[in-house]
Amino acid sequence: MPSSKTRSDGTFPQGTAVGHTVGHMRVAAVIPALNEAGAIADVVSRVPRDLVARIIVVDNGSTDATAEHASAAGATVVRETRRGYGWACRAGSAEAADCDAVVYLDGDGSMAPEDIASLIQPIVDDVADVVCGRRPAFASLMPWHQRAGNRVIALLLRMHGLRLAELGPFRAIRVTTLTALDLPGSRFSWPAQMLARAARHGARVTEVPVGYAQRAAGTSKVSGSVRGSLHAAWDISRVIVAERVRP
Ligand SMILES: Nc1nc2c(ncn2[C@@H]2O[C@H](COP(=O)(O)OP(=O)(O)OP(=O)(O)O)[C@@H](O)[C@H]2O)c(=O)[nH]1
Ligand SMILES: [Mg+2]
Repeated sequence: MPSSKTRSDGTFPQGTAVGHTVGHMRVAAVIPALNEAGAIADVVSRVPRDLVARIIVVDNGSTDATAEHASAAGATVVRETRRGYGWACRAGSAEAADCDAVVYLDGDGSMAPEDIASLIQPIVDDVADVVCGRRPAFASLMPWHQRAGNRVIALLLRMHGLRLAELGPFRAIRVTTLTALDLPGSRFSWPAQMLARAARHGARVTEVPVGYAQRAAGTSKVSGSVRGSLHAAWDISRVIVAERVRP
């Protein structure tokens, strides 16, 4: 029987697939962070340590004390010189190669690290390989352009047979699946490319509800402005289409 109990050493008793024995799951939390000194310590310290063996904050050349605060709160800090959310995710994922599953969450305090439990559960139970956090019925907290962009991207992902409510930034993936996808670095398109390739590889993709709040501190780098949203949505849409026509 699948179990949701965790162990004190940060491993998760893995769900039993038919004909397989029960193993142990090490989970890493990867947090891309660019100038998030006002929020990062709280995010890191709220990550449930009984579920998560490694907390990896990827700093992309912050000019504030993000790295110092993350490290003081107990995270491993990785530095990536190529600027962009996707490059940061890629660097954090490489650092998490010794784990069995990776959860990505933002460093701005807009996500509840406590939700990692429900995000990882379908992987532990071996009913999914990729799990997307679905924010509450389209978070009225998001500006209209962010909501619109997200909706368009969700519709485009149908090209890959995926029916998701949105492309949220809170996600979990099995490391064997992630390795098979061989994702390149990018500015914004990492999550969409992950989903498109996962669908193509026949990975099991599911959604679970997660909470959402306004960023706790600092300034938006992506969808806080119409320009940022448009840029991200364009980049992401191009990649979704390119993945569809790729031989
Ligand atoms: N390492 C790294 N992290 C980034 C980069 N751009 C954004 N981030 C981080 O990625 C996460 C998402 O960026 P946000 O600025 O919160 O974007 P958003 O969620 O669309 O905007 P908000 O509404 O302000 O929350 C945050 O943790 C950022 O610090 C980057 O170039 N490098
Ligand atoms: Mg944010």
